[in-house]
Amino acid sequence: LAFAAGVAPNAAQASLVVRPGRLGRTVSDSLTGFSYETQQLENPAFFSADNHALVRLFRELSPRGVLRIGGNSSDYTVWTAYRGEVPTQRTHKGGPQRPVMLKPEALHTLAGFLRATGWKLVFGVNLKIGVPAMAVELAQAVRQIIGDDLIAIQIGNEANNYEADYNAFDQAWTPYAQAIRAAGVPVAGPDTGANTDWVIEYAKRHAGENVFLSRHYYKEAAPRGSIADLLAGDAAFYIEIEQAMRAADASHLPFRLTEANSYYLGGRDGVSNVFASALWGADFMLAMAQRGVAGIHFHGGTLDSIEASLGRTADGSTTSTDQAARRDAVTSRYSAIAGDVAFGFQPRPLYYGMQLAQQFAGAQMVSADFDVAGANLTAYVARRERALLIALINKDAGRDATVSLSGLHGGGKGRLMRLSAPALDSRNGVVFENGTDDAHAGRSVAVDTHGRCSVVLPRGSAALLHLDRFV
Ligand code: BDP
Repeated sequence: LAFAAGVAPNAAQASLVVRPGRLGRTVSDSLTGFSYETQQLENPAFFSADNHALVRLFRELSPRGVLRIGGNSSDYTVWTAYRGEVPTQRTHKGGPQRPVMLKPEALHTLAGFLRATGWKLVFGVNLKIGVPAMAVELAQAVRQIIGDDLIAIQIGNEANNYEADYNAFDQAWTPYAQAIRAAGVPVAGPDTGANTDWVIEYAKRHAGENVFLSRHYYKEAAPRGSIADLLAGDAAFYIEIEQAMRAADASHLPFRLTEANSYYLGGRDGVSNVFASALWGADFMLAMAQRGVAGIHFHGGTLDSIEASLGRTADGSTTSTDQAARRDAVTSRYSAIAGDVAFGFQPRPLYYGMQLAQQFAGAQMVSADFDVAGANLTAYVARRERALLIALINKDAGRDATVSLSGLHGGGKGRLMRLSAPALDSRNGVVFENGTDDAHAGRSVAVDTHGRCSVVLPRGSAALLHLDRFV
């Protein structure tokens, strides 16, 4: 690693001036989220209190996360307890190869999973196939079985892909929403794929009867994408988010990215599933949190569930007898957690990036002036009671950085926890030093009497500085 070998001669001399008096947004407690296909529920053992490995990975990530169930497959799901007519479904193109069969048992095990993890639920019902009566029955069953762990029902997944415009969506959506709310079940939306104007229009028309506003985010479609492209960020999207947040603030509603990840169509191999995705994920979550987004739900799950949602067949076959390689092979490329019930589960690089960002949950953002000296660096500062948190992310593939921090009066001693891996394209060997044992506890950092300290940040790595007695 570069920091072991010394700082490279072209290192960026960056400086971060913290402005403790200038407070920003309070970061939501439920910043961390996941999104899975409804098809994932076809195996009731997946989201189950008995699936200890997955329960642990969720809990260790966040004590108050939110799981969103939806995706393309939610629009093709048949609720098996529904006795009415379901139209013959057009399959293969733009949807699963067969309708998803959702059984009551899967909701019961899901309820146990949520209790075991402390996570809450956002659940999507059909709009595309146009069976409101089934959507209402399913929404009622979810509410009854999940209870207060249900935050809201969403109606239709990315309706911008199949409704002509916002008005057409609104017309199709309104009878569903009225019936679901009349049954006493909370509703959120519009869960659009990419239309911020839909979010703004929806807020105008439905704010009073909604729990939160939502849309999705992906940078682009796979197989496009590269490590350089991902780490370049997405300035245009940040501006859109500010527009969505103005609508959310005006209507006093939280705004959530109910589905997000690097590259849609299943993710980009060698980008979505390597260490670069951890740096991207941490930076993306914190950039969103700083702008007031209440939750980011990273989409993922098993390969068959994602491929089926795209109308494709999964080839998760592997000849490897290595358990870790098998878990990887059965999982979609962008998923933060790899594995399934048969092979067990393990974190992917993105998981560690989410862990870093999750440290900010519940804290209040603080302003800072960051001179990045021409390198691809980002920084986020927040305070929680007397503690100050500083995330430093070096997304530059070519330059190490030395960051001189100031404005840390009263900072005293702190702990520096690094997020690193052998290289940006590493699939394994990712470490986030947030543990308590000596080998994983990071190192201590001293702030001088002028409120200054300095952190060396190797190319392609991040660090979290935690000062616990900041006044
Ligand atoms: C989103 C869909 C989801 C897909 C994902 C993808 O909601 O069901 O799995 O794209 O293309 O638009 O990877």
